[in-house]
Amino acid sequence: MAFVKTAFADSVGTIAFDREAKRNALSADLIAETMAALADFRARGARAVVLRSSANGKVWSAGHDVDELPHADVDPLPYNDPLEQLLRAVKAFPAPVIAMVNGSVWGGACDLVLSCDIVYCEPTATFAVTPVTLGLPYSMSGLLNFMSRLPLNIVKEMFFSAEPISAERAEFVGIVNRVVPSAELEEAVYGMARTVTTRSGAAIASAKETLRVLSESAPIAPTTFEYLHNLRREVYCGPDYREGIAAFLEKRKPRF
Ligand code: LCV
Repeated sequence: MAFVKTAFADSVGTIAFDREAKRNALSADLIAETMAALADFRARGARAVVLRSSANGKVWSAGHDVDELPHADVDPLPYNDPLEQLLRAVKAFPAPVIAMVNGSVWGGACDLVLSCDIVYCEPTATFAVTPVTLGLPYSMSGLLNFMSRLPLNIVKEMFFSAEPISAERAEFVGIVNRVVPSAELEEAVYGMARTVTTRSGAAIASAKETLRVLSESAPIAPTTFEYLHNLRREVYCGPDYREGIAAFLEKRKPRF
């Protein structure tokens, strides 16, 4: 594997992002390797999976690989987008996926953390969701994912400001289960993983899938879906998205 490191011991799988040069930006290649590791762990009957960064660096993940986003006039987060596929794979994995976060988390990587079942981080971790810095209309499933985890005013603060949330505040609002001193983070995460492996995997899998279905059940009429999709289409076909992507690629601040 070129972009992730994996390990499997005592029924616990580990996937560690290993693309430091691009701050673990979630490219299609990195995601393909992550998905392959999840499939392998599923085949081996993993009872828990830990998702982490291989380097204890400043950045856990910089989010979607912006170089792989369309420049204009195309939905940037379609159903089959690699990152969208990864979020669904994590939520559908039949055992707990535990996020071990050190450093800053950005954009779609924040959605990935919130798609995990349990989240631990160290005290300097931060969490930011950043589509409004790109003029990007976030996906409905992504917004619902945040809504099912956080109070609406916190979701709005995160999405409207794109400002990072500190580890201390992330624990207070519920983004993370526990903030743990760096030196104890690994033991806390793998201790939880070990505990989970002593419980009924079948009962956990059914509870996880039930919670997934119920938390995603937002019945809307087809015309309502079309209305919401049109709201997004007007944005990704509009000037802000074109300017946001261009500014990122030109390494300058966007002018909205
Ligand atoms: C590609 C990157 C990236 C990157 N993609 O290092 O949530 S949504 O809707 O917005 C969704 C679509 C999404 O997730 O979009 C991506 C949102 N992510 C961000 O806005 C974070 C963008 N990155 C940064 O702010 C900085 O890179 C951080 C703060 C993560 C790290 O800063 P640092 O100074 O340590 P550099 O910025 O120098 O980045 C190192 C290399 O990684 C590339 C960046 O272009 C640079 O590449 P080169 O060395 O080739 O110039 N890089 C960083 N993030 N998301 N490439």
